[in-house]
Amino acid sequence: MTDQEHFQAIADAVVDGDTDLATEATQAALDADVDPLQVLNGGLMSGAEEVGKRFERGEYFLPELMLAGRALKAAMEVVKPPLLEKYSEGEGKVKGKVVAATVQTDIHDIGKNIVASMMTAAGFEVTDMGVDVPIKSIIDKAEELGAQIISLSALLTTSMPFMKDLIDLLVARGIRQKYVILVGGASVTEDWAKAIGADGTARNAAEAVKLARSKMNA
Ligand code: B12
Repeated sequence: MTDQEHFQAIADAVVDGDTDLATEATQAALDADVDPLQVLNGGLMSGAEEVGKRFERGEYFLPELMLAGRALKAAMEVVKPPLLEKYSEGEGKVKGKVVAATVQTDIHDIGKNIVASMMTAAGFEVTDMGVDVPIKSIIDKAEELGAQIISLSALLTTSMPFMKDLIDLLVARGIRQKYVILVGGASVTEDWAKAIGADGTARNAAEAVKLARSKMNA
């Protein structure tokens, strides 16, 4: 099987919402030595994208979205250990404190979880606040912990404005310069990140880690 065929098998299983097949296809790709990051990007995320497209076209409804979410989560557990191993820095100095959250009104957590796990593996001390987190609570937690990075996820276009609200609130409180604000999620773009005054965005978890490291010069 070529790498491409592995990706297709994984994506198809996600699109079909078949948890068993998604985990099996993911494991098969890893067993065949396909790079775990490629498995995430080329297989799982492209499957997620296709599910999203079908949902937008009215071919899929909430139950299909939920099944795909379940398959994605299960397959993510399979790809996570080799992914973390590959990107892990081992022992070493903590590179910085990160507060991660999916912003209020949004309950998507698969992307946030993998970003948080990979940042942890790369040597950051990550406090994951979960999903649907009010922006004020995120700021309070960052202040309490003395964090340097705030990592925000949002997948809904209707939840993305809360990222801007958080930055505006930091500015109003005179503490914007204390934090590196990273934003991400399927609908977040470079232009959006710039427009709201964030410090950066990235398309996937490995890029997110690279970005966090570069911002901390670590
Ligand atoms: C699975 C899924 C669900 C599951 C989520 C399960 C879960 N536990 O997360 C369930 C069924 C719950 C769900 C619900 C809904 N969903 Co939904 N969902 C999806 C789907 C198919 C996949 C999301 C996913 O997990 N992707 C895989 C992960 C790994 O990717 P990711 O999150 O993008 O994360 C990666 C990068 O973005 C990046 N990243 C993530 N966070 C961060 C943070 C930083 C700082 C950085 C730098 C990078 C970064 O790295 C990650 C890893 O590489 C997407 C389609 C899509 N295109 O993504 C729709 C999608 C996000 N959902 C959508 C919608 C509309 C909904 C609902 C409103 C449906 C409804 N009518 O109820 C609800 C909303 C509920 C709510 N209040 O949040 C729309 C949003 C449209 C829009 N533009 O707003 C999408 C885009 C589908 C579509 N095309 O229409 N959904």
